[in-house]
Amino acid sequence: MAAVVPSLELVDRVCAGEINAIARLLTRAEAGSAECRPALDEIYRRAGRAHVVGITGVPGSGKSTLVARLAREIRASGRKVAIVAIDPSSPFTGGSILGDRIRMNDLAGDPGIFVRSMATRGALGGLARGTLEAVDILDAAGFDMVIVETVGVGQDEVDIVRASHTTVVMSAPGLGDDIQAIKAGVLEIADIHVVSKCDRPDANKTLIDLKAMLIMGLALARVPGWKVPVLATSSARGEGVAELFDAIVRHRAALEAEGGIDMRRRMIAERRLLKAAEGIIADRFEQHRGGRIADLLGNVMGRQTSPYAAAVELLNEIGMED
Ligand SMILES: Nc1nc2c(ncn2[C@@H]2O[C@H](COP(=O)(O)OP(=O)(O)O)[C@@H](O)[C@H]2O)c(=O)[nH]1
Ligand SMILES: [Mg+2]
Repeated sequence: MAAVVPSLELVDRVCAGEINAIARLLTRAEAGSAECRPALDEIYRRAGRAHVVGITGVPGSGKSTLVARLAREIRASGRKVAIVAIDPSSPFTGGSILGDRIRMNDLAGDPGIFVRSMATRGALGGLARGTLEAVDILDAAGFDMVIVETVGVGQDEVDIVRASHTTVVMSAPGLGDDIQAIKAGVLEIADIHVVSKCDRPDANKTLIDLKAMLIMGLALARVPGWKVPVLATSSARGEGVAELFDAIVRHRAALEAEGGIDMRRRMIAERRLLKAAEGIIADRFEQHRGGRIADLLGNVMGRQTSPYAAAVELLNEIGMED
């Protein structure tokens, strides 16, 4: 068997856009291996050029199908595009979408498109490990746009979507009476709203309901100079896809024009810092489960120490390790 290439040695090859190296580093990032940490640190320093688009909506709302369409539109503009899909209900790999009419496989063979499905922890999704690092890898690899598809069902998914420059929230007809984004609490994080499956007769009601919600003030202007659009798309008919791409480009331009891009970058940096810290704490918590944590647990159970005080103690002890 060939010797395993150290992750650090993959970095230059990733940055040169070598597909094989990209795939390998993605796998290691997803596995959360400590060995690839320095490589990911270096990747992060070299990334930062890509425009990251998060697209969220409940399972079955038509995200994957639309993303496949959108990817082609992006390619047609001459940009390179990568897709990270974290939707357990309809993985890109292997499956066919919309019967056989749109297959992600159609996109295969074009080095300007890269698709990656990420495994999730729970049945409902759950944060795929290494998602944000995956975005860094694809960014550093020279993809102009990175699209992250995720089911908007939990805080983890919302966090992923919030780590993007442009957030697209998808609502679909035929999945119950309500606008699903409201339940998921993601209505207000949208930069662009999409109502999918507009070839269906009941799509109009979804459009009207969503617009009514937005008029009620649920959509706060997050970006100066940007009015959150509500777009109707049909992947089945190929309608609204060009408009969606155009809206993403215009949103980027609005971010640049009003200085919003720095605010967005700051917000993303803040979230990632917090998420990374949470991850480190969670990992160390596991490491010390049998030792220090067992002692502290005893004290908390016996009510000698409050959970808060015990946590402060714990952080003081394990927080400085490396
Ligand atoms: N009628 C119609 N069905 C669609 C459209 N887009 C997707 N679908 C169907 O909706 C289902 C879920 O699509 P998918 O893209 O996997 O949704 P995801 O779970 O949000 O990624 C599939 O059966 C698709 O064929 C559309 O534009 N019109
Ligand atoms: Mg999907």
